[in-house]
Amino acid sequence: AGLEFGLGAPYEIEYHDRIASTNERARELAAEGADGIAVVADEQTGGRGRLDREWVAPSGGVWLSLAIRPDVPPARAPLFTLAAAVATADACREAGVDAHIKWPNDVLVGGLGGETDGDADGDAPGASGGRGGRKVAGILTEMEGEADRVSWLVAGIGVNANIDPGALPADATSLQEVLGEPVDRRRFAATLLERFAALAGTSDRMDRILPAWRERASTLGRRVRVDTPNGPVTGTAVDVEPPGALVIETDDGTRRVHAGDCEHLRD
Ligand code: BT5
Repeated sequence: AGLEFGLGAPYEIEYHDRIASTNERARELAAEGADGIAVVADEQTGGRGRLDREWVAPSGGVWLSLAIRPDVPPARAPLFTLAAAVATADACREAGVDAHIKWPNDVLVGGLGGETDGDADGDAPGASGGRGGRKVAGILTEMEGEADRVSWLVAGIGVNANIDPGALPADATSLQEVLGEPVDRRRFAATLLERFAALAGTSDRMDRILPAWRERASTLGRRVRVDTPNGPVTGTAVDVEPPGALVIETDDGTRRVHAGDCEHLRD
């Protein structure tokens, strides 16, 4: 069944009340050749984060996975993750929630930029009352590439829209909790997809992604610790470089990290 967006979103929508994972469904569609279909669900029973972590996805969310076949080399694929984060942050802002991006893919609200509370008081990172921001959305990009071209890419975006915070991890929040009332999820999803298309719909527009990401990021200029597959890197995050590497000034010189979990530290 299709959803009537009516707001000019440029993608076809496949809607499910409940599904295991919109990313899995979008991967199937993409592998069959789909280009420009967004799989959207109210509830996921097997939502996934990065590194096979669990993504809590009860009824009331915007669980959305966009299947595309962009004509770009695989090395540029990380830009789509950044574009999805920008589009999500913009849709949050349009809904009245002041969201910012923590490298590479978390959308947070509140706090002074999502610092982990370093006190040994047992609070979850960013728990309410602490200084940290709380996660309202996350992004999981998956792709299959040939040597010179992406064959398909799925941008999976999970937004805690109209969800009771009691159903979420302690360091998470929902748009409804922040606003005190539910958001219009169709409008939210349409705005998100329009913004994504504006940034990443054609390869000649993709130069706009990094500047837009920099404007919305709370990571730059902060002290961070990134747990990379090769161990932790601690220092000051100074920039993001194509196609999405975080540049960190450490005591031992400049390091570029391409993947990992980033923590904002107290200055
Ligand atoms: C992410 O992973 O943030 C990517 C999440 C992508 C979810 C979307 S929903 C649509 C599509 N279909 C899917 O199956 N997935 C995508 P990561 O950075 O690894 O963060 C995962 C961690 O966030 C978990 O280990 C929990 O600690 C926490 N978490 C789980 N559910 C959450 C939620 N609803 N809100 C905030 N944090 C959550």
